[in-house]
Amino acid sequence: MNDQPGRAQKQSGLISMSPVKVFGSAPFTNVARVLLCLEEVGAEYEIVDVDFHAREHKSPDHLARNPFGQVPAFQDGDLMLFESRAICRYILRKHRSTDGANLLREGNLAESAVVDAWLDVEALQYDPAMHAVFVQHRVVTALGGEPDERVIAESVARLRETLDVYEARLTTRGYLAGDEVSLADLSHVPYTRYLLEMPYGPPVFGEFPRVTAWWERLLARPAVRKVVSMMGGGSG
Ligand code: GS8
Repeated sequence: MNDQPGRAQKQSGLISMSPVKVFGSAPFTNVARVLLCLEEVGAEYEIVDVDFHAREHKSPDHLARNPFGQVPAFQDGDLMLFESRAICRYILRKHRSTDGANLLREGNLAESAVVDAWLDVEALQYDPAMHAVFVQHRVVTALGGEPDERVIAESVARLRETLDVYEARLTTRGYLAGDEVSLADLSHVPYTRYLLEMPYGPPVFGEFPRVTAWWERLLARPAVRKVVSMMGGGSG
């Protein structure tokens, strides 16, 4: 996390939509998800750091952007939004990915419902299991505590059950919501990037060859590679 409050960094893309603002920094997984969508569509954006050490995320100014005092918050003109997946859908409804991928399957009622379903799986099954592992492995140790190995083992077991479903799903299609990449796949990128750096990640992924190949296909996308590198050391 950058410790310079309010310092804006300008990133250039292809589309000029009077640069939108993303409050929060790239190492936060939920911020990285939004940056990934902005990179996919080639939007121009500014990252405005929120200084957690100074509790800037709980300040009145930030609470006006995100009433839960969290990052990300997102501003496009008069529109202020929070919740990373809602922000992603907004960005992808406004612009198509630069390679033409229809990441929400807009225009197809059934296919877009399938994207929504797998996006919910990511948010409600993958993310909580990953979050618990991340907190124990990175946050508890950073605060000088001992990680709770029982919590880690339970979460890794839940993760394995989820990946088992993904492995079966990927038998007949290249991506979770069909043959083409969608937001449901991209939404997995931030935590998967951290998982694979933790000792638990590579052995678990190694059990699932189709999931591993899916991750490699995602990493082939320039936007994914860019955000994976912007995430740096990691804040969860
Ligand atoms: C979660 C935001 C969140 O947890 C979303 O945007 O998708 N469902 C929301 N943000 C974290 C940092 S990212 O890991 C955060 O701001 N935590 C500080 C806090 O809760 O006080």
